[in-house]
Amino acid sequence: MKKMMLIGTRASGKASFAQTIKSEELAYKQTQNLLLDEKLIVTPNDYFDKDFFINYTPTQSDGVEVVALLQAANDPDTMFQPLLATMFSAEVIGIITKIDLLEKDSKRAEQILEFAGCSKIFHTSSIEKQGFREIIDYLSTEH
Ligand SMILES: Nc1nc2c(ncn2[C@@H]2O[C@H](COP(=O)(O)OP(=O)(O)OP(=O)(O)O)[C@@H](O)[C@H]2O)c(=O)[nH]1
Ligand SMILES: [Mg+2]
Repeated sequence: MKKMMLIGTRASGKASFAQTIKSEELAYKQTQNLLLDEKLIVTPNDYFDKDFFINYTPTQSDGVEVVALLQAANDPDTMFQPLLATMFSAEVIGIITKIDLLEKDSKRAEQILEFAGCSKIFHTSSIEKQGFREIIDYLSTEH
């Protein structure tokens, strides 16, 4: 299981995502070990002053292999600037949260995460427990 760090603005769904992916992992893998307990870092919002992305190099200090940018499907704003992914030596993926809140497609969030340079984009809902199996599979696969 790859070690993943979650980054997302206030109320983007970080805590809900972390809680849900751990319980989905438990159900899916049918194991007693919550591997993601040790492998998931939820970044506190306090880190996000203007220098965060310049000063913090998580992949070197913490062994983070995947940086996940969380963007809520219904949030028209973003904290992620274009090409942000180039600042990390880890793989950078995009996770759209709260897809249950959208009746139409989540084009805006997809565009934000594409511009940020995410190599892959996942669609999730913690309320409806959608999209987690794909992420667990992704984190479990060496590539
Ligand atoms: N509809 C819907 N609401 C969600 C989903 N995930 C989280 N929420 C709601 O969004 C709000 C924020 O969720 P959190 O998981 O606390 O988000 P967070 O990023 O940890 O928030 P902060 O720590 O305050 O930055 C809560 O009211 C959640 O119930 C989701 O998949 N669907
Ligand atoms: Mg939180």
